Amino acid sequence: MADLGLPSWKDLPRVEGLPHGCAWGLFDKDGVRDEIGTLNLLTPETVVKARDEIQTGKSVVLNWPIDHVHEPGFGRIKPAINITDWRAKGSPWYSYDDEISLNTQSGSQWDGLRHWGHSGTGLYYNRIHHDEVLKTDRIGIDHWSKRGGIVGRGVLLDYVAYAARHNIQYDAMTRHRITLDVLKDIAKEQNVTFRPGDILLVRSGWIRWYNEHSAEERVAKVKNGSEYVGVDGSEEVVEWLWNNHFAAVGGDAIGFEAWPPQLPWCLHDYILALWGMPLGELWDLEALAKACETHKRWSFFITSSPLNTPGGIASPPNAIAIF
Ligand code: UVW
Repeated sequence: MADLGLPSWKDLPRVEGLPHGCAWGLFDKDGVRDEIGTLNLLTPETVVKARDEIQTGKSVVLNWPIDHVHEPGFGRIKPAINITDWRAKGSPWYSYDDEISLNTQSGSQWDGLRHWGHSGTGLYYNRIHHDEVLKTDRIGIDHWSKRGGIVGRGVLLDYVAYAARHNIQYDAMTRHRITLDVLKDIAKEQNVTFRPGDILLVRSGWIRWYNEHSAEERVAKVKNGSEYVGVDGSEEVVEWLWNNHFAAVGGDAIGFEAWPPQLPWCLHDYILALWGMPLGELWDLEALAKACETHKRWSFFITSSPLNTPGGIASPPNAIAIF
């Protein structure tokens, strides 16, 4: 048994009908089926320990502007912000409202546990079938609010800076894979040692690409594209992610993992469906990377309060890193 009483990858118990590496049942308590997966690793002790990361009081917001991605891919609707002028509508008060229409997958997001089921079986975290998801609020993103949000220690692995240091040329709009050896090498060069319950963020260069390209190029590669940079979907990465006992993982890439995934090592399957681990995508890590460089420290205190949507699928992270 590793830290926090969790089995290591090789000792994970067999779960009927699922591949090796399924964590269902590990967080169930007193006969009650768990709904929040690896967020259980954010214990009060983990949070108290994480406060040591707050040393300068400098904070960085990790949400991208809500209208980004401007022209989403995968058939998702464009974010829309409409402002109502109540004065113009005859109100005696000087007042505006805004109405935001958003596919929570179109920009900075946590994928919640109702977003993705295991590809082979259609089962979501803790054995809820795809066809059952809409008949229940179970494993909804609102459970993250009920447990007090997401608070702990964040760690950034900056692949963009690593690639520049090592003269690695790549195109973020291809299925460029960030392999386990590289992830480990970045951690070593940044002097990062992981702790159970850490929230891992990987900067892949996806958002930097977006910032540096024209509207036409974004439409060609994002709205109409299909291949993207990300963490390598491989057995060794899956094993490493589990054995580090992260509470959540995420990054600036559109799918976190190199896209499209290739079965059987689809990271979405393991992270969301088999482990119940929040998966962050399209987080704006540009200012965070600069702050880490300035502080010469790639760990920080992090808070995130996703939308408290009953039965919700995903949400902007509303995350803040504090140094
Ligand atoms: C992609 O859109 C690439 O992934 P997800 O469905 O997790 O947002």
